[in-house]
Amino acid sequence: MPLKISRRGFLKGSALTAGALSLGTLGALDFRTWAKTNAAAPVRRVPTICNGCGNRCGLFAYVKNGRIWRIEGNPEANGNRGVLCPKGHGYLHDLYNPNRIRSPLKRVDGKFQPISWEQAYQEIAQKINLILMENGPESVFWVNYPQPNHAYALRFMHSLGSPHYFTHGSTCYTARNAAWNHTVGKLPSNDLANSRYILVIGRNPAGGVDLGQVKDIVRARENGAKLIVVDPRHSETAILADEWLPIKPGTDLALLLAMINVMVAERLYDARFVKENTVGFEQLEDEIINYPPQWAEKVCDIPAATIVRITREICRAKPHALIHRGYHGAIGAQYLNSFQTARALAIANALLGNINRKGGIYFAQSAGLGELQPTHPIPAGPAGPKADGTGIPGRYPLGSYGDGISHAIPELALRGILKCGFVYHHNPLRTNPNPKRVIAGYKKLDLLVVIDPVLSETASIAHYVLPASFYLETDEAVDTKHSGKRAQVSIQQKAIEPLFDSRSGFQIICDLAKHLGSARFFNFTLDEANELRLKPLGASLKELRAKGVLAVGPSWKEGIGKLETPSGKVEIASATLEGLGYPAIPRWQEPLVSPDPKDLHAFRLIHGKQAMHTHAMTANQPYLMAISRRYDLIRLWINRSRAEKLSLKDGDMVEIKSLVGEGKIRVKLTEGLHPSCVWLPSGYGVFSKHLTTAYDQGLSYNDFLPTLFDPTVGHAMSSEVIVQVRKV
Ligand SMILES: Nc1nc2c(c(=O)[nH]1)N[C@H]1C(S)=C(S)[C@@H](COP(=O)(O)OP(=O)(O)OC[C@H]3O[C@@H](n4cnc5c(=O)[nH]c(N)nc54)[C@H](O)[C@@H]3O)O[C@H]1N2
Ligand SMILES: Nc1nc2c(c(=O)[nH]1)N[C@H]1C(S)=C(S)[C@@H](COP(=O)(O)OP(=O)(O)OC[C@H]3O[C@@H](n4cnc5c(=O)[nH]c(N)nc54)[C@H](O)[C@@H]3O)O[C@H]1N2
Ligand code: SF4
Ligand SMILES: [Mo]
Repeated sequence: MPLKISRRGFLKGSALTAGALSLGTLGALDFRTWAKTNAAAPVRRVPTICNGCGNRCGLFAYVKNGRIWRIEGNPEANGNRGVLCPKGHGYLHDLYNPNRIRSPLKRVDGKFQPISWEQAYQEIAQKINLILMENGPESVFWVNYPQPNHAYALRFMHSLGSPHYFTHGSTCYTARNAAWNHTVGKLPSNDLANSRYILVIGRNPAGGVDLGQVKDIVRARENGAKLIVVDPRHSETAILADEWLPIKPGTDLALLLAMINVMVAERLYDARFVKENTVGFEQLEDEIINYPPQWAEKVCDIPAATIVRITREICRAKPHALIHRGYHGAIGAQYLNSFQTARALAIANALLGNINRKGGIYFAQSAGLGELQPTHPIPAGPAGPKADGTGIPGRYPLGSYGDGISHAIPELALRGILKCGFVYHHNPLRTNPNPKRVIAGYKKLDLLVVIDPVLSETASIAHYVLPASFYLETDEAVDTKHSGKRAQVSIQQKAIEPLFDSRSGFQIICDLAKHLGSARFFNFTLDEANELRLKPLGASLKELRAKGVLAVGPSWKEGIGKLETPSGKVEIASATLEGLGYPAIPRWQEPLVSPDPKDLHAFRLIHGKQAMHTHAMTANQPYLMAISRRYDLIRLWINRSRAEKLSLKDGDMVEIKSLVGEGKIRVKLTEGLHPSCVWLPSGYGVFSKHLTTAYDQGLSYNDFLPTLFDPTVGHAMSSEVIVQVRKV
């Protein structure tokens, strides 16, 4: 299926609004009639987990006569504490979405035919056996959204002898994680609620929703904390802030280096903490003189006086002050310098003396889940490294071996190294950069099996599609997502019976393994596996099922102790990085590309989440799409002064072009965006014709991105693209 990047007219698109909102399309009329006739029926409450995004908030599903009646947030769950976001409320209705797959499908002559589970498993197993024979186990891969089943997916790959288990990390967070790992030994959390001064750089918890964080920020603000947001765009979190600092995208490293420069020059840092708990401060002192605020101002567009002032302010509030540990926006997988930026961010926090301190950056308590072995044998690990080069000196030495570099899969397929893949809860054709190349790579596979509740773009080109049951129909593995000041375990469990012939992810993994001769590694039921997971925590499955989440283990305590770094301390200078040929101390590094300031049409293309959509996954939800249309949110943001130079008015249609893609979209003129960039909401651009609500609405930043791998961790550098914007 060729990717159609030019889109239908948007004025025409918005005329569809009334139709899309009509009750008939949403099935709401049916629900009302049903609600009336069932008003007196008894209500059953089932605690479970929301699957509207990776936050996996705790919720209660209320069921009447076998139908979902309503949901509400579980007040005990750390991550959301009683509330749910619009995506959560909207996505639940996809349970009844007519686009759901109703049985296993096989693609024959370009068309899908329903088949039985047994036929699907047998045919898949037979094909894999041939591929294993001809190409060896390394030619088989599994890629998924990281979720509680991943341990079983990994076990499945290892049972076949393949190292090729991947997550979506290289398009999301790998630069951030690597930097924190190499500075403090692991990824920490933010103690926002107790902070007196919160600096958020390239993170937007009110839009890239994290409900617990938003609650904590609001609480901190009520207690007098100051909130500063650094973002090229006036984000949803900037709305809550005391100050918004519109930075030039890709230059946060300059800001952070200058802040560190001021901390050192004015002796504002926590000297005792630095002496007792860090290594390499002297080297930092020597090098940081290169980065005075006057220099940074020219690079990042934040006035030197402002940099000095916020540095003094945050240092006055230390140690109950923090720079948000970050996620995707500036430091996850965006720029050539994202790894160095994340390192500088971690070091600046350490200079505040806030590591594992109240109101600072802290290490969340983690629930150490029990293992399946020795009762259930573990397959021997695979012999070789991953073909993507993660963890290999000279390739991507700081790449996360556990995550792999999933957007390299199409390249490895085109080179004939990967031949057969399972894609689970993941949609690379839409969420990886450069879809033409991704399509070519995934189409090259001899066998592609997609496990999804709907025919996503990726499922649309699969040889076999296995219908995953919807989260409200499914029991799954015990999860630890909600750990905070106390560790928590949570559980997803079925509220209603599956509407169609679908199966849980856990069951599909076990079934596939059994059909491939790995039954001995899957000789347990879900309940047995869950009991074993809970065993060392002293928690009972029965109680967890009744409550949905349980707090386990001791409470968090302040104090740093020995860190999981080579020196056991905060590594301001890192000997490991130096040994690998990277700077021991973060150094200024230009972004990979920059728009030519003399070219009126050239902009950096950046992107971000909107609060009512998850990735490209919820755009097919009619209620959520109705919100997008009602508030005219499917538009490209452009700075008003730049737009006027291109004779653009609010709502005009533009054409965007990059080296790899082009498309048309309407613009939103705003003062709330740095003039060097345009900003595209990241939830649209669905091109699977099977997703009838989402199809052909808006564009995706991936359409314009070349296939890139940053040279340290191998992430996608998804904001390193210059586009030409022209009025049509
Ligand atoms: N609504 C919603 N919430 C979600 C998700 C979702 O899909 N939808 N997904 C979840 C997931 S998987 C993730 S990874 C998180 C992501 O959460 P975030 O990291 O907060 O998400 P983004 O919206 O990608 O980026 C945040 C901000 O970074 C800004 N930004 C872009 N470039 C730069 C830059 O160079 N410098 C600075 N300072 N800022 C920049 C963007 O304008 C944006 O406002 O959200 C989670 N929550
Ligand atoms: N266009 C675009 N690309 C992006 C982003 C974006 O916002 N927009 N964000 C980037 C980031 S931060 C991330 S983390 C990645 C995320 O990207 P992906 O890992 O691809 O995740 P999603 O797009 O959320 O969802 C993938 C698929 O999971 C399916 N699914 C939902 N529930 C279930 C279930 O219970 N079981 C199974 N088997 N399948 C299920 C959905 O139908 C969907 O097809 O994308 C990155 N790339
Ligand atoms: S943030 Fe929203 S969509 Fe994500 S898990 Fe929580 S309620 Fe569901
Ligand atoms: Mo993400």
